[in-house]
Amino acid sequence: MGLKVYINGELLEKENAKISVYDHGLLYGDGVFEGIRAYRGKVFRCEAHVNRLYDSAKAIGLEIPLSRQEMIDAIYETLNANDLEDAYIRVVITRGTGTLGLDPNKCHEPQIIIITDTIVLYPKDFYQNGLELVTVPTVRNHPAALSPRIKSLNYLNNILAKIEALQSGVVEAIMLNKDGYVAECTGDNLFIFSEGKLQTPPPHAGILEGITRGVVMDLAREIDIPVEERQLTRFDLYVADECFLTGTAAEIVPVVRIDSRDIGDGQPGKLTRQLRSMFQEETQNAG
Ligand code: PXG
Repeated sequence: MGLKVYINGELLEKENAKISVYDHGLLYGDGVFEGIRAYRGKVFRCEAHVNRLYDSAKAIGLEIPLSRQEMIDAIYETLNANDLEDAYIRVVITRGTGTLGLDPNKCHEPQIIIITDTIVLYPKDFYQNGLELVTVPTVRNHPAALSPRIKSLNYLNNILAKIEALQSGVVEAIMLNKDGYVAECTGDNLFIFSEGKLQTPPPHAGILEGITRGVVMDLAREIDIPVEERQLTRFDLYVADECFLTGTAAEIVPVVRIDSRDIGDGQPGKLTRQLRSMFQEETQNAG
């Protein structure tokens, strides 16, 4: 039996899980999504992800035809149908099938898609030795044009930055905002540890308010590390003692080099390692 995909209440074989080429999710990137993890059969921070999904949908004027509880039930139903314990979950809501014009009012039925699959973990080397990053020319979307707080199906802004990073020979990019301050990476939030404080850009710097970011901020406070949301410049990154990324897929990844400069001593930091082990414990124990 193959993998089953949820579409609008039905569980279909992966090969038969199809969406119309007239769907505005495809034609215009008109829709929203979430990337979620399950650990030991429990969906990690399920409510937070579902709430963010509904906020994203609301921000683009898309009404999801399920209650939040029905959405949570559908996620578990899909997970259980595939007998997955540790999984990657992708929830996609598209505007639905419409005409070849932009008008979203001509799309009548939002499509609800839930894919649960095995997770492909990042190489161990990322975690053991840390990542090298570069800042890239593509600026993060202007919040007044398309707010980065909306997890929309239009990820071209991030993809362009990713291409620039890959062309520079590294796997992730640091994106700056319209004012030149640090925003985030293409699919992860960024933290530094500097002057005894954990620091990360605020939501109004034009970032996606990551769920992992929130968990990490809570964990740091638990061990009495002050946490500050503040505007960061590239200089702040260069002179930081430690740097790391957070995201659902990546969890916590140390960053050891930025724009050809070593961060701290060029090795994964001590606090980074401590937070990573606390985070792993959290994923094994909490929902
Ligand atoms: N910034 C952006 C732009 C993101 O897309 C994050 C930060 C981190 O947020 P969370 O809530 O995950 O801590 C994201 C999340 C993937 C993938 O397959 C990407 C994300 C999440 C899950 C999977 O690349 N991005």
